[in-house]
Amino acid sequence: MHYHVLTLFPEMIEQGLHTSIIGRAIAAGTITLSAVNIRDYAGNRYGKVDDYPYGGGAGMVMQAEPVYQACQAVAEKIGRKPRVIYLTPQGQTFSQAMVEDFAKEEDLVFLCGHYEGIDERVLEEVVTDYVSIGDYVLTGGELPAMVMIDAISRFVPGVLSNEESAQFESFQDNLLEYPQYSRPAVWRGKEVPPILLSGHHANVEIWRRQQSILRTWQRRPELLEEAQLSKKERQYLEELCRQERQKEEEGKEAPHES
Ligand code: 6GU
Repeated sequence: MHYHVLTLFPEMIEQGLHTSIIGRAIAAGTITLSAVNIRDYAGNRYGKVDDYPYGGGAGMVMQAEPVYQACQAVAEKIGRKPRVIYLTPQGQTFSQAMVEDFAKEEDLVFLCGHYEGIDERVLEEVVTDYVSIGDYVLTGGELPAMVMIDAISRFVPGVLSNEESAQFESFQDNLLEYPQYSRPAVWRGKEVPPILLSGHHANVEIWRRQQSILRTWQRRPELLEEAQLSKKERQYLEELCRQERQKEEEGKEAPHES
C-alpha cells in the first residue's frame, strides 16, 4: 500500500506515523508513506496557496491550482488516477466497512484541507471520496488522515504479525472485544475471573464469546443487529434481556426511598 498525503503540514504526517506498528510497516516497506507539501506547487515565489473567499466572509480558502498540481504530480508518479480522499466533516462517517474497502487499493491519496476549506472547483475535479471521522470539527485533515492510515494499514497483508492479527478484535463479527487480564491474579483485592485460571480452553472460549456479547449489549446494542450469533449465543442474549426486564420490574415494585 502506498499512501500519498497532500498537506500544508508534511512534518505532522511524517512525525505522527513512524512509531509502533505503522512505523515498523514503513521500515519494512510493507506500506510507504509520502507527505506531499502543497506549498511546493504554489507557483509563486512566496509559497502562497490561499486567498480571500469570493463573496466575503471569515478566513482564507486554499486555492485550486496548487492542490490540482500536487494531485497531478502523484497521478504522474504512479502512472494512473488514484482514489483521492478529501478529509472533511461534511463527508461520510469513516467505518470498519470503509477500512476494508480502502485496504484493497494499491495507492491512496489523502487531501488535507485547512483554513476555511478548499476551492470547490478542484474538489469536483479530483476527489473520489469525502470522508469524516466523526461529528465534531477539527482544525485540519491531518489527524483524520492519520487515523484512516492507521486503521487501513491493519488490513494490509503483512502489517500485523499473526499474534496481532485482526481476526478477534473489536468489530470483527460486529461484537466488541472481551475483557483482558494479566498478572497479578489478585490486584488490590480484585480477582481475575476464575475461569481464566482453570486451564479449560474450550470453556474459556465460550466465556469470552459471552463476555463479547454482554459488552456489546451493554455498550453498543445497535451493533448486535448485524452480529452472527449461534443458537446457543442467541439464547444467552435472550437470557440477558430477560434478566434486565426482571430487574426493571423489581425496581418498579420496590417502594421508593424518600
Ligand atoms: Cl475529516 N476534517 C476536519 N477538519 N474535521 C473533522 C473531520 C475531518 N472529521 C471530523 N471532524
